Amino acid sequence: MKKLFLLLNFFSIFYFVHSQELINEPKPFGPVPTQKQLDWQEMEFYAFIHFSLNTFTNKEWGFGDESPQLFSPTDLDVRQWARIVKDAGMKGIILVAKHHDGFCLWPSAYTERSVKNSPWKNGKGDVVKELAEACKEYNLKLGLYLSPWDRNHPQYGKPEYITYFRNQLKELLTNHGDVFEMWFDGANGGDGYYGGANEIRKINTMEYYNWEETYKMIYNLAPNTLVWGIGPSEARWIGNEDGYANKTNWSLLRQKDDLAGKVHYTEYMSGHEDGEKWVSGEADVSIRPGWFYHAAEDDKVRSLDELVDIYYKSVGRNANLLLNLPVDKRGLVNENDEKRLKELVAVIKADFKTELLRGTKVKASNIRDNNRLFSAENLIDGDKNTYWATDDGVKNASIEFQFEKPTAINRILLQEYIKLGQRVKAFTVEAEVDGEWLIVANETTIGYKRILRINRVKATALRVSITNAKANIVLSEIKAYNAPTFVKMPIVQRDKNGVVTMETIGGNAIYYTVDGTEPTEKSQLYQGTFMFDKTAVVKAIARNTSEQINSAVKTVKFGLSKTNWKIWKVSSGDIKEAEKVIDENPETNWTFGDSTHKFPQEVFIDMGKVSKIKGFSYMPLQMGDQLNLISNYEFYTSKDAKKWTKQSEGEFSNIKNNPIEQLKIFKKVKARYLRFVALSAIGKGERVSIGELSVIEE
Ligand code: FUL
Ligand code: CA
Repeated sequence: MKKLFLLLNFFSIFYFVHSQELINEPKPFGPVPTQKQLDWQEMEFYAFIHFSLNTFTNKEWGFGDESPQLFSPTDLDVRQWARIVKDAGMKGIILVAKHHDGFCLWPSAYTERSVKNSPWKNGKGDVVKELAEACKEYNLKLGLYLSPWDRNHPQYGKPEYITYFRNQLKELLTNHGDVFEMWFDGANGGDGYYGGANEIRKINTMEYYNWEETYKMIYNLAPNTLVWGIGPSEARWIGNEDGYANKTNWSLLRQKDDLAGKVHYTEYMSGHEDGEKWVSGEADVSIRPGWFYHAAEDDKVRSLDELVDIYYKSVGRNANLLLNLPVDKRGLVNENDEKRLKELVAVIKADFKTELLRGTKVKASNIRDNNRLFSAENLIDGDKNTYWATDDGVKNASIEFQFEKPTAINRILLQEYIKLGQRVKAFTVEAEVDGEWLIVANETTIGYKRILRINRVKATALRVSITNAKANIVLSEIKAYNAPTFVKMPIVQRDKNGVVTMETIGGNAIYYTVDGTEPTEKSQLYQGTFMFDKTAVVKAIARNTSEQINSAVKTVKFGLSKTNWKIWKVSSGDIKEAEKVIDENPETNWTFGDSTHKFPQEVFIDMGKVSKIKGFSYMPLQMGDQLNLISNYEFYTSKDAKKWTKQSEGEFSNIKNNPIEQLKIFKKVKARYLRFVALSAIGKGERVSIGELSVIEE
């Protein structure tokens, strides 16, 4: 009996090998993804949740000395998070289980610094466990973020902390079912509480954590977990916290070079064409400026325009999108964020509503072995497992789709069959319009998914030409859509003298209000710049008049006009140049300090009259390689320029990775003079820049 079985087995293997040969499938080329990486890539879009002590202390990075007693959500409801994420069509949630301040959202057996010492549920709660259950209920995957840096732990920097860190990993990976992704953030080392030591501790990440060992431990415990970030990871950061990949985006990385510290992080935006390992990009971004909830950002939720752009520049550029929803003090995803997310999802749905290539007549310039198993029809069968392939060595080929009648198109989606590797280096798309072929796109990589936004054309045929590839071509899908026209919001600006300018693209009209009401096409029509130096909320829309489609509403809050503001004194540098920090234009900046003019460096402003203020904002430089970011500051006010009161001091947390406008709120005060002190710069910098300084009025 056993013999017969073996014999059968032998035959089936023989048959299998033989049939493979007959079919002559293309061989894999270069690094290929594991099944785990493939499954992960297909998730495409999932949520991040930042919610911790920082939510209650209004910080982005806790120092590590905050009391766990401050964690006191009033209506914490993880099912609300899961519902919102599910409704948005996202596939999972990555929860920050422990951020840099060391507070744990689960009752870890290895520390007192956790929910068990908080008033929430009288210390009996466990956010990680609750979320794991909610994810199951809503059929979402659960991922976890455990910060390697711990600004609270007394032993951080010593070997004992590594044992602690690994013990916590064990707790997280064994008690909550499958964890689809483990997130190890790169921010590590610096000042902190460290059990009361209050000092600066620096570590060498690679040596200190022995990631090889740590990863082995993870895979033993949780083979289905994909590890992101630091170490020999299976997915990489996209190199910015704005949620976008470069157009050219390889799912490959020279990870050996990376681990040796030879790769600049900006390279993550494109990956490496010659990378030796499959390490796809994941684009992380928050729906608000900050990662944690701050009431001051309730009206700063990213615009629909921006989010749509982010989607196309991440998922549409071969990267997964990890969108952060900061949970507020109640313990809920804030309604403003939920509303915006819904708007985004509605646009995505509408854009990809009707696929247009299915049913077209399709013809390829080359088909592998002339075998219909590899035919061009596989590109439009809606099945990601069937593909069109060319003969070995054919790295240049085209496919043509013939429409029955002229068809309007403005989106093209392409997918490589990445199981066999990422190959395409360059391609073009042409459309036949009124009997003439027009080039509508000239692009580089494809990868798992590439989506092109092109100007709408009415095509009788479409031609995709792969013009360069690493090996023969293997594509699984090509799709086309005609997305509704998306009208972008107008740009609204006011200069220092109170002159308001609005801009939109060709042919669109702009309508606006200045009384806070929602603008419509019946509101005031913008007809050119005008003076408006009052405090006001200006709301404006752009309107495509021929299609009668409006943009989202652009809301701009004009605070105290800076017309009468003056720079009164600077600690170094040219005082005239310093006017650029109050010219209402964040793109112009003042840079100061150098090796002879050391920190602290300061700037004094005279607002011209006494006003009631409750905070200030520092807008760092946004563009360029040298942002000269300030890391620690002090802020003083005065009524007479003699007696100064310190209103705020501290750090601009996470400003290096996320150089957004920094808002600092303090108790209401009357002031005429402002004094902003830069105490230190990011890195070892001696120079700092200010794009703009503003005050937040009462
Ligand atoms: C960063 C962290 O330092 C931020 O606080 C945040 O968690 C973000 C996702 O990663 O580098
Ligand atoms: Ca297919």
